[in-house]
Amino acid sequence: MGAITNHLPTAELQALDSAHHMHPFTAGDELARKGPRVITRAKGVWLNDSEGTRILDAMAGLWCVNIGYGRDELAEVAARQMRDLPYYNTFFQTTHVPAIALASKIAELAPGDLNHVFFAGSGSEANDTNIRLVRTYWQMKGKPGKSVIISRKNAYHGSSVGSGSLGGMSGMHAQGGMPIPDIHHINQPDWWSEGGDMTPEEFGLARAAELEEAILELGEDRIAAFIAEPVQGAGGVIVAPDTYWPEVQRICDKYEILLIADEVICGFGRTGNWFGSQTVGIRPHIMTIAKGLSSGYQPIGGSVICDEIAETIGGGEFNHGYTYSGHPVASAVALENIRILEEENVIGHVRDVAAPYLKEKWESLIDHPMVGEARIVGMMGSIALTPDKDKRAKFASEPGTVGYICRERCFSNELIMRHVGDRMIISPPLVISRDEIDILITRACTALDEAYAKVREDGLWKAAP
Ligand code: PXG
Repeated sequence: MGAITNHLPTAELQALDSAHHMHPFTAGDELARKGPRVITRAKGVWLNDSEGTRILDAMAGLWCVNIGYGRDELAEVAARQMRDLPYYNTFFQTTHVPAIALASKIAELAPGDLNHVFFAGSGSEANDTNIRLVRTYWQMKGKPGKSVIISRKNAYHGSSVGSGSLGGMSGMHAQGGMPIPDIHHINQPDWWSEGGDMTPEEFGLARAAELEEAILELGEDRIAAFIAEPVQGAGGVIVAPDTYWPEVQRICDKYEILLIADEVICGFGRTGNWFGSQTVGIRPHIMTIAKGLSSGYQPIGGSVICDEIAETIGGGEFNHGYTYSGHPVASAVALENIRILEEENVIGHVRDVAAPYLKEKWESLIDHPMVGEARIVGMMGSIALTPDKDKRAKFASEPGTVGYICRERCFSNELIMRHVGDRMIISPPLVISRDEIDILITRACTALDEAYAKVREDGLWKAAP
């Protein structure tokens, strides 16, 4: 076979892809029929495909390319590190400078006494670590009965057997023998879809109360931890009402439940602070990190752990670890990414420029006939599509039908905006400029108009009873 490069015709690349490459969360038949878009290079917020089209990536890849694409500094650091020390492990009483430096830097940035990092290769791996970590912690504290982890429906915590069990995605639980034992799911704080006649404030308290009810029902002496994303990402950018998090924190404190904040999406500036926990005002014992840690330039994740847990676990041996825990190249690249975030004041840009401007524009989408709710926190936003705003109605069609039409219209207008069911979501690189935000919004409006026309034309403009 000849070399497979960007220079091959798109159709040939697509045929090879279809023959040999299985894609995550994708119906293979449908993809083979349509042919995937082949992405060839990227710079800033812009992707290029094999047809030469320039696409605005309003998802930052998969919520991860926080500093934008194409930063040479990261490539230089990776090359240098590969020459110096491409690999060594951190098992069996060895370490190396990139892992030391990155762990120290994360400890400096993380709030409170979250001073210890256990590295992983991804968010899924890090959450698997967390499952074993909190259960082992309680064992070492002489309370082995505390093994249940409470999570939320429609949460996303990863795709491995452990992290997928923590997640609350029913489609995932239906395949491959999940969830594992001792994971309990409560309802999510999605007021727009599930709040009924309650005010958002009442609903926030009601959904937080479910945590207390679960603790009491299962028994305080059985609960190890509660895990949650400060803002649910893959579930559709679900922003909890203001009353929710203070009540969750009170409940965790009262019953001595460890709080795990899954910061895989929210961390490293996405919500306008270094961590989403700071934005929603919680004090986690553990934070899961990945994605924005390296802006996706290298696969790396980790658990950031408070003094008490680290000291307890450190008192014995934690029989856990990954070949690539603290990988030197990934660590060096993550460190360089953090240097850029700090020295270029990227979070300041989010807070003072990009987020306020995007918020103003994003919230104006509420004027569109199909948009029922427009929410945004920092640089993650969602709009709920509805055939009846006043009733917050769902469409009569299969959930996701209208969202998919809208996503297709975004795609054909050279905008990557995702759908989750009938919600549209964005999470652009944090470095996006005001002009680029204008382009994002213009393309989103065109896509919404075209999707609205098609929905009406196809007879889908109907509310579910
Ligand atoms: N926690 C959260 C909050 C995530 O969003 C993970 C853990 C798992 O990370 P890894 O690195 O193992 O993928 C994630 C990942 C989507 C989408 O479609 C979201 C994620 C991954 C893939 C797709 O929105 N989030």
